[in-house]
Order: sequence, then structure tokens, then C-alpha cells
Amino acid sequence: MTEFEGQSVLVLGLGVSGVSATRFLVERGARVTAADERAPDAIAGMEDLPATAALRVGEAFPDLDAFDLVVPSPGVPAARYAGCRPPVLGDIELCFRALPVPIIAVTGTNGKSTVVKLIEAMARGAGLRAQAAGNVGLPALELAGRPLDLAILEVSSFQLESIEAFSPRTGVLLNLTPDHLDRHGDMAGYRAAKARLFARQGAGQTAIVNGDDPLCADLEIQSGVERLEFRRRTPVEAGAWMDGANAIVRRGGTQQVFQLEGATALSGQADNVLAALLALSTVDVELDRAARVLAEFTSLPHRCQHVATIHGARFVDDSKATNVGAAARSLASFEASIVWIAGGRHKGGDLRSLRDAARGRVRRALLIGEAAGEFEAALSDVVACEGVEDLDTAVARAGEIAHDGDVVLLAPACASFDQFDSFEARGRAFQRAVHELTPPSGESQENAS
Ligand code: UMA
Repeated sequence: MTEFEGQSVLVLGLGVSGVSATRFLVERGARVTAADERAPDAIAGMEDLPATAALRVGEAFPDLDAFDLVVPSPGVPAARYAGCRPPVLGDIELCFRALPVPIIAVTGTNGKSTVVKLIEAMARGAGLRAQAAGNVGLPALELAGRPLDLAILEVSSFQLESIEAFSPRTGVLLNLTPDHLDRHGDMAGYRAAKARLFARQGAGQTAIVNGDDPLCADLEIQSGVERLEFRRRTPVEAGAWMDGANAIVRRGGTQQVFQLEGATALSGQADNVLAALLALSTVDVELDRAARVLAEFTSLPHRCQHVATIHGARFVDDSKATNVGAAARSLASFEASIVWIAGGRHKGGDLRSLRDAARGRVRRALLIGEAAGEFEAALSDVVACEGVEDLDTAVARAGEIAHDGDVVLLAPACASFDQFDSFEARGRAFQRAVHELTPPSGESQENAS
């Protein structure tokens, strides 16, 4: 007998999470109605639904008050179920209740997927049965019933709207810059949604925040919860920071040093590495063994991904930096002088806020796409700007002007849709163009993907 046995449950939305929630609930004896407002032929997972689920597709959602429980998909705005009679529990909440293993939950505006995959790889490297899920793609409820030692959940602000008792063993907040404001109203609403990650934590649990980001560092942490922070360059009392190429982790009076020299693919990702190391320091794992994985971990595609070194210049694909905050972080993460490729379709966000990260670091900004003129207007007094025709031309131009030791960084601060179908397509085009640049004899284009 499960807590769902005989309950009448309404699942809202039949994307991957709704389909997985429907299966989970039916298997536990619930009477499930699965609803989606799209036409049935537009819904990819229909054939994966259990035959016993009642379907309401291609029409408005039924009356929520007629059910015992409502399970919304992340893409269904909270306003659609606010104030309804039955309890509302999203898949992260259901997963939390179903999993008997420690959960590390990671949120933030940028870097979430990289960090959960990094933690997963490191934990596995240290011998744990670890699995990443949630916003990263695999719905959280797919973890239920799996033989696991550790679950790592990427949780979005959307998913945090439909939790109740969710309190991860370790919560990680990476950073906060404007995103999804159409759904959360303003930055305060977005931050409040993210803050729910820590709201139900208690003794024996840990909250990890980015100490360099005031919007994260100032968040209230429950009393009795261990608070750790990571900072790019500043030593902290409890947490982690970088000292040259070494990551230092200080927790509970002891300090460990991890040499990251070999982790070239992760250069530019200090925050992500520090957050992952800190998160793993809170669970039962040999941290030294886990950290060895850092030398082999390849960044996720198009997220600060090292593509090649040509004439001593490193070419880095951060096509996923589709907003101003992500691009600023990307720029600030390199010490070297940068030839920066930016532009595309501006999604909003003040381009002038890139000035601090660009000043003194960017040797030349090569500007593409619809927003090229806006970038020039916002930045030309702090960096040398040059409008170029398209991404191929930008890469060729970067190949001409980049010096030994430079980084050629694609961090567009824009959506790709004026020129490409997706940020992935833009990243692939960048990588193709880089591989077409001829390396000098004896120099390899390593780490190509
Ligand atoms: N729907 C309605 N009515 C509505 C809204 C949606 O019927 O008012 C229906 C749509 O017709 C559609 C379904 O709901 O069929 C879509 O649900 P969904 O958008 O929640 O999509 P899923 O496929 O379940 O994917 C969700 C996450 N999507 C969103 O948060 C928008 C995925 O994150 C996540 O990987 C997946 O669950 C597994 O947990 C994607 C994402 O874009 C990658 N996330 C945002 C981000 O990273 O910025 C937050």
C-alpha cells in the first residue's frame, strides 16, 4: 500500500516529466488523469503512458478541485494551479519522498547542468552509484526504485514552485542573474523561487552558496544548517576557493588542496569545480578519488568547451552563454586576454553590464548578428569592437588576430535564433569553423568533438 493507492491524481502537462510522473503514480496505485492542452499528435510521449491513465488532451485542463492531488509539469505556470483545493506536488517533491538516498540538489541561473554532471562523474569515479536527473533532462522520478547511493538533482526555479517538504541533504545555489522574468515577474520573484531550495532544510544538512554573488551570499539559511560558500579568489572560513591552479576546500577545521593543473577542459569553470568539490565534501565519498576525475572531465557541449589550441590560442565554445549574465561570467572566468565573439538576438538584459567583465580582458570584440550595433554602442569605449558578417567570418578573423596565450571565446550573450536553430547549432558551426583553421605543423587541435 503506497500513499497514492486509490488517490485520484491530475497530472498537468505531458512532456517528459508529466509522462514519467503518470507512470510513477499509476505503478503506485493512483487513479491518474493525464492532461495536456496540446493536440495528441503534438505530444511525443503518448505511447509511453500506461493504458490505465485517463487522458484529457487537446482541451483545457479539467477542474483541479475534482482531484485529490495535482502534479504539475515544470512548464505549467504556478498561476494555473494557485489556490486550488487539492495539494500540489511537483515531480521533485515526489522524487524526494520516494528516494531513500542522499540528494544533492543544484540550482542557479547558469552552470547547473555542468555541475550536476560533474558531481555525477566525480561520485562515480569514487565508486558511488550516482545518477544525475531533473532539469538536466532525465525526469527526477525516473530515479525511483533504482539501486543508488547518491542522487544529484538539477532543479529549476519552475520546479521549486511545486515543492512542499523538499529538503536536500545538500543544496547548491550557483549564481543568480536575470532569467525567466516573464514567469516570475521580477528579479525578487525569481530569487524567491530559487530560495525555496533552502527553505525546508534543517540540522544535518548543508547549504552551499556562491560567496562572490551578493544575491546568493545574502540569502537566509535556516538555523542549524551548515553554510558553505565558494569564492573565486578569496579564502573563506568554511567553503572553497582557488589559489592559482589549486582548489582549496576548508570544512570542519580541515583543509584539502586539489591540483587542477591537468583539468584544461574545465578552464574557465572555477566556480563549477569549486561547487562540485564542496557538494561532494558533504557526502560519504573519498574526495581525493573523486577529484581525480576532474583531469578527464570534458565540459558539456557548448558550455565553456575547449575546442582546439591553434598558434597557442585556445578556442572555447560557450554558445550556451545566451544571456548577459552568463556571458559576463564566462569572460570573468579567464585570466588570459580574450578575443571575444558575441552577438545574435538580444533577449533583454543590459549590455552595459558586460563592461566590467570585458574591461582589461577583451582585446577585441568581434560582433555578429542582429545585436552587433547594440553591443558596439554599449561597449566601444571600453573594448575595441569590430562588426563582422557572420560566425564563420568571426572565427577566421579571430584566427588572424589571436596571439599565443590568448583565448578566443564564443560567449554571445544572445540567443542564436537570428542565424541558427539553437545554441547547439551555433556551437557546432563555431567548432566546425575552428577546425577549418589550419594549425601550424607540429601543433595539434586537441580535444575536438
Ligand atoms: N502545457 C500545457 N499547458 C500549459 C503549459 C504546458 O498543457 O499551460 C503542456 C505542453 O503542451 C507540453 C507540456 O505541458 O506538452 C510541457 O511540459 P514542460 O514544459 O514542463 O516540459 P517537460 O518535457 O516535462 O520538461 C520539463 C522541463 N521543462 C521546462 O522546465 C520548461 C525540462 O527543462 C526538464 O529537462 C524536464 O522537465 C525534466 O525534468 C527544460 C528547460 O528548458 C530543459 N528548463 C528551463 C531552463 O533550463 O531554463 C527551466
